[in-house]
Amino acid sequence: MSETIAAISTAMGEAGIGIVRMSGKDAIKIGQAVFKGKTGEIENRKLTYGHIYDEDKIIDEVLISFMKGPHTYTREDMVEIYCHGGIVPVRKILELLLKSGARLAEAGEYTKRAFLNGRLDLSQAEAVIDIIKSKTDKSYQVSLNQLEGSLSKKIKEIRDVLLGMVAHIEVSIDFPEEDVEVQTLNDLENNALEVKEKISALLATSDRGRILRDGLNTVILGKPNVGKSSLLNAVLRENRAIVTDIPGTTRDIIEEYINIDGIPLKIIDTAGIRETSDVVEKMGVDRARRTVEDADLIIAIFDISRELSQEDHEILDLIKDKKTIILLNKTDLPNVYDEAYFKNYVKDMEIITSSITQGIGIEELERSIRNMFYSGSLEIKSDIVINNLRHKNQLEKALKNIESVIEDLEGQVPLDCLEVDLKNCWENLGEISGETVGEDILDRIFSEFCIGK
Ligand SMILES: Nc1nc2c(ncn2[C@@H]2O[C@H](COP(=O)(O)OP(=O)(O)OP(=O)(O)O)[C@@H](O)[C@H]2O)c(=O)[nH]1
Ligand SMILES: [Mg+2]
Repeated sequence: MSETIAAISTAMGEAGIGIVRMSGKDAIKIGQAVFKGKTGEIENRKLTYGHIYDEDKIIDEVLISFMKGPHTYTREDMVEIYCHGGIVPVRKILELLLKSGARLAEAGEYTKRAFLNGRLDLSQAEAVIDIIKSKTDKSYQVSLNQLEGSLSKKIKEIRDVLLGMVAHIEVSIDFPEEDVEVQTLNDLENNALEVKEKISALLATSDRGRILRDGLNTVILGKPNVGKSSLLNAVLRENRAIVTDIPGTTRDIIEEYINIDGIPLKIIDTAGIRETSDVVEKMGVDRARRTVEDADLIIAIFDISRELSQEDHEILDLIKDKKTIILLNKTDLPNVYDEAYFKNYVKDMEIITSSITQGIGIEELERSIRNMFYSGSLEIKSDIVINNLRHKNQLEKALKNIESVIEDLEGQVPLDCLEVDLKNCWENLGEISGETVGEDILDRIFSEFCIGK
């Protein structure tokens, strides 16, 4: 933390503006050494026009801002240089800063410093990366709420109750002669139930949170040539995947994100399921089979113009216990069976007939996805949604702790025995906000960031 760090904060590529920034105790000194303004005067937190120089050589024409800590992102002194976008200017300026005494920032190091300097708690820091990575308006909204501290506040409320309980227990251990036992037990039990309820309520949002964050994992499955890639292209409304009449065209997994009426979908086109001796295709088919495990929804396509084959039966087997929508495709060709016949093979699955090439059935499919998952339940009702696996794990641990407290209270276990579980509960929740978190966890979290954030 004593070193001054520098990094390019905008994406690498051609752009109007690129931003290079520095943070640390020498940031302003280094900035002043490489910058020459028109007037020579530099004001705190004001944009100043001028040039970046490497000794006598102009590197770029820029705007620069010098910001004295602690009212900065990292709470340290910071300098931001707004130069021409494009790979070369930003890189040249970064190199100059490194030559002048800064070192290259690690991934997420600015945000890590903001956390370590107490400007953000850990869940807020994690929200920063989620905002950057969010793919839909809704996941963005959830992360923004988290950055504003909605989750931190909730966690703090629960931890305060736990702390009160520990204090309560310690008082009654210190003054055992006082006749408060019954009241104490009642209070503790009420508190424990309240904590349990609050943790459970947070956990209940986590599935929705994952879907908001990553999209509903939707796998298109079927034997070769049934029209899987055609469907992907149709819902994306672009020619993303190669479509040919040659079976085995798609050999790898293709992932895309779409939004159906606000439902974020990660839609996955797969290689057609079949036995094959082609090494590459075989790997693709294995991947296709594996995608089924993590799917939230499967769209299984069958070709209504061809008799069901052994491959179709394997697919029916794969989707047996999965949430699936069946598409009987190619209705424009002579049909060899109908919907009623197909019903014999699937129980309780929605069946849609389609002709993807003629655009028939796509809207019905989208409507049925919406009905399956929307029906009010996907709407964000609370502003807090657990969309982070780490938070979910911590909440689950905390829930176990409080459940065992409740059990002990009911079993009349001596009060001091509750303290361990209460403290664990408190610490497990504290790991969410980062109050009780180890260096290894921090490293893991911030390594997911991009450099420059
Ligand atoms: N007649 C007709 N042909 C279709 C329909 N849907 C797709 N096809 C055609 O079927 C052929 C295969 O389509 P793809 O989308 O490549 O099929 P796939 O399931 O992705 O095939 P693989 O990648 O080999 O597993 C192409 O020639 C498509 O034009 C349809 O509704 N009717
Ligand atoms: Mg394909």
